Amino acid sequence: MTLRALVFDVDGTLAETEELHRRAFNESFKAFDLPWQWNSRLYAKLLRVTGGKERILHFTETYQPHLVDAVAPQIADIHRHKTRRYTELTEKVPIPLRTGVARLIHEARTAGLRLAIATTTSRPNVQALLRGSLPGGEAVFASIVAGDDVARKKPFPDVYMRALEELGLDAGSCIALEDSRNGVLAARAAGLHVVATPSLYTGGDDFTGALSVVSELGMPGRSYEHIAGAGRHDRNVTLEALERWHEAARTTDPPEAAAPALLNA
Ligand code: XBP
Ligand code: MG
Repeated sequence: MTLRALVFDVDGTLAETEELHRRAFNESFKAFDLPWQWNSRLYAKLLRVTGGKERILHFTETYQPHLVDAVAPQIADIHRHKTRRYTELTEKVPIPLRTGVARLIHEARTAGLRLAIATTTSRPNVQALLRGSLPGGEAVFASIVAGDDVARKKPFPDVYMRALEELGLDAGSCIALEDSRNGVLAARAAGLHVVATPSLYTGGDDFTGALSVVSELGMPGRSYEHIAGAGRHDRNVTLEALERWHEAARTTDPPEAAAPALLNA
């Protein structure tokens, strides 16, 4: 067996969290007397910028340029408020994990694989989600790397490289699970093969570079819809399927060789 760890993204991959992020952003704008409400159409565009603080700055520069000087110094405070609101909301009504996530985590743990998280979101958000939604919570993961732990957020590979470092493993022995183009680019640039499960806001993303693209991880009795790459003849993303896909890809397409070209694409 060549696969030794699974590295999960959080938002959109573990759970459909973005609507709660959007609500927390909007409530924070209100609290800071900013007459902004991000609707889902606009948020889909803004999500191309990873990281909440970066997203607020990008929005201000693009849509409210006359307010940049007034808003820029407040972004850290607005975002702190947003994180507090998001964690409160998550704790009040836990967000369910996406179909098959708990199953795959259980399979991996039973087989002795290690688990990690490589995310752009803030650490308190990850902690709140795991506390409410995953039996065992944070303790299930050998490494959790969040957006502010590294210099550059996705699509740069930094969170993945840090997770590999903390796991003490090389990219070729891990597989990443992602839901967005930025996530696929980040994992590939770090040398990992990636399985993508598009989410609420990322169905239209370009997943070029992913080993497999499927609608969800699936459960016994509930097959995923195969979208591209490996897994055409499988029904669920099981550990056995991941090992098979990973092994086939390792021999035909060593991930390290593909990485730099993809990030520059
Ligand atoms: C997705 C993101 C995050 C969240 C907001 O992260 O881009 O920025 O939308 O989180 P991932 P913060 O898919 O990598 O988990 O406001 O805490 O930055
Ligand atoms: Mg994501």
